[in-house]
Amino acid sequence: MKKDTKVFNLIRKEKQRQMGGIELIASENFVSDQVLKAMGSVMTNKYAEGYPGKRYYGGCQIVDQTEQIAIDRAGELFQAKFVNVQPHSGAQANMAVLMACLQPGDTFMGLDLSHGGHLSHGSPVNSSGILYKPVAYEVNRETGRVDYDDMEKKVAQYKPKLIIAGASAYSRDWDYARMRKAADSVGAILMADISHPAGLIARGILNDPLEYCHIVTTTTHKTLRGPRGGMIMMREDFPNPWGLTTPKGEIKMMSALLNSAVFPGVQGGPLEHVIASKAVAFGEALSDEYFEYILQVKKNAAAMAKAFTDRGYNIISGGTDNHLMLIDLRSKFPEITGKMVENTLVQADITVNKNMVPFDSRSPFQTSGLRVGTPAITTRGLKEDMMEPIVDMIDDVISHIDDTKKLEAVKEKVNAMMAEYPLFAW
Ligand code: DSN
Repeated sequence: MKKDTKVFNLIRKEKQRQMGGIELIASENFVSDQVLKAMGSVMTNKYAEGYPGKRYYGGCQIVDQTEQIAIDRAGELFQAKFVNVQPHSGAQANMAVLMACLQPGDTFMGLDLSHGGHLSHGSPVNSSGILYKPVAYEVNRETGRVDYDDMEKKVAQYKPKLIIAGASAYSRDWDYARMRKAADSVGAILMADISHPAGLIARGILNDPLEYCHIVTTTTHKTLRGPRGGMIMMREDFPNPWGLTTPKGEIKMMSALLNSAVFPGVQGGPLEHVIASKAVAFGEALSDEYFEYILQVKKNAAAMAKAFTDRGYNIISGGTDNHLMLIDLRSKFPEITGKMVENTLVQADITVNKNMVPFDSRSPFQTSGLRVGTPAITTRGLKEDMMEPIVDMIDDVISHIDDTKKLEAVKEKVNAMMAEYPLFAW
């Protein structure tokens, strides 16, 4: 077969882009060689609808083993007795949980998207908002932290069947115990989507959602530093609270409902190459090196938040407990939008994403905020002492947003700095 130079040239260019720049998108990371290799392996050739030991295809004896290793390692990492590693993404993991727990038209609650929530937690353009009735809780305008009083009032008022804890742009830890109390008061299922802080949770740096939440979903590619994908977990299985029974009249356990919701509910054949890669990544996440890494992610985020604050930027909630922060640009540059900053920084090889801030006066296409995170640069090997120079460069670009000479100079500095940090540094 003739080599597809068109596509492979682009892959080479993307690698150069990743190597030369400062990656601050909070949901991105750089995988190890072995995680990458497992993903690009012959496992992609195999169809394996079903679950280990119960497949609809022959020849699954090897992928059964890799999938079981992924399940066992995830179980060890999060002390979960039930794990489903098949969701193709976090959004699909969430979709499957909603399908297992709700009927179309049922009410559930999630954090408002513009307050840090996620599309799949009830946005009107996502299946979660189209098929079900979402009610959003918010963050407090003064503190920037989840307004648990507001959440409790809404739980009592709307009596949701399911409540989602978790966010994609929220820098604080969660009070899962308080949320469980609220859920219990109306007999709701409590689910946590830990896609962002999963790695910090796995290694005990943040509160443990599995202690209080019935069901936990996550992506595997953010702080966990695995391949792109999703996962569903429970610390303990339990009978479904709605009394659904099997044809034999036995009560259905939640694990069975969740497995059926993933396959055949929302997915067909699992991506066994990605599952093998997840197994490798979970093995890495159990290591001492990963513990050092994830501690450093948090230290770097704290140092970065301080550097932004010292330069007059307003961090929503005043700081960070995890790997990311949300910056309200209006405190320093009322006229500059998140979109302008994202587009300008990318020309200096610094990648961030524009983000709504709570109670934003601008649209999601413009935004007043920026979300930045430290998982990727920490994998490159950067430590706290490099956070100030990075923030200085960002501040320099924003302060001279129309100055192309300044941009060029910063880009040179960025490329020189990152040449010192190999892509697979860890
Ligand atoms: N998970 C989102 C992010 O945080 O970037 C995208 O869906």
